[in-house]
Amino acid sequence: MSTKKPDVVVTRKLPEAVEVRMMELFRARLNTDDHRFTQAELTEAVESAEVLVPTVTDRVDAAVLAKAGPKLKLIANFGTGINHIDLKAAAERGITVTNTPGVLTDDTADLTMALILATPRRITEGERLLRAGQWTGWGPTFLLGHRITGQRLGIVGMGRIGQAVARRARGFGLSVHYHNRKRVPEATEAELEAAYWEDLDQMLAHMDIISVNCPLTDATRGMLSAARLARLQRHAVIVNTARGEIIDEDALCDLLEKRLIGGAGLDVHQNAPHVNPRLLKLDNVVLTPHLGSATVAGRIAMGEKVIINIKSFVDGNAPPDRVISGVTT
Ligand code: 8YV
Repeated sequence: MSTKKPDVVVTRKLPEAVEVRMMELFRARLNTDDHRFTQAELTEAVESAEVLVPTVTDRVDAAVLAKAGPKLKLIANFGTGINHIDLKAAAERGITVTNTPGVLTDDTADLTMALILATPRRITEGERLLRAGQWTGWGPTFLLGHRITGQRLGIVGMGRIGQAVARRARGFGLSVHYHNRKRVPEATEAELEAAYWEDLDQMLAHMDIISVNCPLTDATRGMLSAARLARLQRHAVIVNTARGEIIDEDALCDLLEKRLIGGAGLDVHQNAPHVNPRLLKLDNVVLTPHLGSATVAGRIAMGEKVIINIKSFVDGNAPPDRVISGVTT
C-alpha cells in the first residue's frame, strides 16, 4: 500500500470520535445518513477502496469480492463476528481481514446475563402488562417466574464471551457447565468451576439454562437443530447473544408454542432485522435487537481497534487482529 493516506470506505455511521480520528488519519468516506449498503454500493466500494470497514449488516460475499479492485488490500471489520465476510474469497484475492475481539466481551456477557435473568423472571412480560394498563396490583400468585440461584447453566462456546458469562453466572449462584470444540485449560476450568461436556446432546438434556456464545461458522450453523433442541428439559430456557443462524429458529418456535421448553431470550435473529413473527406472538420469549455490544464505550473501543488495525497495516506491520493475512504491503 502506498505511503499516502489510504482510501477507506466505512459502510455505517460510527461514533463521532472514531469518525473524526479516521478523517485525520485516512482519506475516509463516511456513511453520514447511516443507511444500510446495498450489494451494489458494497461492490462500488470495493472497486475503488484500499480498505473497507464493514459491519455485520453488510454481506461481503464472493460476488462482491469478485469485483474488488486491485487496490483493495484490507477488510477491517467493525465487530468480532466475521461470518458476513467470505473469508475464502478474500484469501484468494490476497486481502487481509481483521476484526475487533476482546473489547466487546464484557458488554456482550452483561447482556447475556440480562437475558438469563429477564427470561425466567418474566421481566419484559411484566413490563408489557404494566404499560398496557393491565396491572391490578400485587398478588401472591401473580406473574411467578423461576428462581435463578442453584440452576445449571450450560454455555455453548467457551471463548472470551462464554468465559465472561461463566464468571458472572457464578455470582448469581448458577453452576456452570460448558461445551466447546476444545476443552479449555484445566486452570481456566478450575477458576470458573466449570464442568466440561464433550457431548453437546448430553449437556443439553441436563441444563436449566442454555447460553449460546460460539461464533457462527460452517460447523455451528444450525448446530442447535430440531433434534438437539428436543433434548431440552420442559422448563429449560435458551439464551442466544451470538448469531441467530446457530439455532433452528422454526424448531425453537415449535417448542416454545407447545410449551415444551420454558422460554427463550434472543438478542440475535436468523433473518435480522426481520424478526420471526411466530416469536413476536409468544409471551415466554424476551426479544432484543442485537444489543450485545451496544454501549458507548464498547463501540468507541471497537472503532479504535479498527483504526489500529488499519494503521498498522498501512505502516507495513502485521495488524494485531488478523483473521486472515493476505499479501503484505
Ligand atoms: C457487533 C457482534 O456490534 O461483534 C460482533 O460480532 O455481534 C456485534 O456485537 C457487530 O458485529 C458489528 O459489526
